[in-house]
Amino acid sequence: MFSQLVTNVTDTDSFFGTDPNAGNTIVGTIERGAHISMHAWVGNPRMPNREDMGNFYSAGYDPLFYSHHSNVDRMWKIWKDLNPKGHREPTSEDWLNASYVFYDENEELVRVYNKDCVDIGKMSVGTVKKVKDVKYPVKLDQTVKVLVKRPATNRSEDEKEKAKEMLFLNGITFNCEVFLKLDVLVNDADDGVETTATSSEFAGTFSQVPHKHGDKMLMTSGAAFGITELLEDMEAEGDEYVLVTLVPRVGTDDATVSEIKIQLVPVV
Ligand SMILES: [Cu+2]
Repeated sequence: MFSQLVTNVTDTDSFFGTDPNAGNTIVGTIERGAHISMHAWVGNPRMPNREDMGNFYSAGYDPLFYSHHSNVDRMWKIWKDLNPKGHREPTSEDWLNASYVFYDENEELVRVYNKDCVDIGKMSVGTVKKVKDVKYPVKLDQTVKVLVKRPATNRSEDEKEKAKEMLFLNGITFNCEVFLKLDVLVNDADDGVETTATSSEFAGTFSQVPHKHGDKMLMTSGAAFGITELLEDMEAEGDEYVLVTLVPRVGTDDATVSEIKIQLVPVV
């Protein structure tokens, strides 16, 4: 993968492919390599046409298609962030103005243009409760982003061995009758509030198997996530604040969190 997508690919034509209208078409490595192999691998070789992912006309019927192609977009973004010498953004008007229609999450038909997909920063969707509006207890009916102050910065190896840095979600209150899942991401606060697929680090998940009683019943719990190594990976150890993003996945309509904080916990 590394030679196919990084070391052997230093310009846009070999990574992304050339404009089909320009003649002498080159298919980019991102398409002809990792992308196609996933289609073939997930498709069903026992069927004559290798449905669903294994054939162009049926691939979109497999839900995995959307995860797979989101990952292809993500790999494109990661490659661009490596600043390869020969990288340039697409300029062909034909390519930029090519468009497709999809149904959005509200079952409304929307048209999406290639030009809207070049900058991944424009691609965040849905409503987001912004940092300054967060009041506790905060409702988890939408994505919540909050700047959380750290108790210390630039800790030495010795200090890290004596105490671990933990992110706490206290007082998570939810309907215990439903399956609930909430993902927790941490971002470098210096990167701004707009998080992207490649700027977030996954801290962990809070989920709950339903307790069926017949009546809606609220339950309160909490969660803690170790973030020492995660902040090292993000090179954010000098930051006074980190941006914590709570992403409700399912069953969180009635859920709230009463406190989000970071503390040092002694290693015993
Ligand atoms: Cu594909």
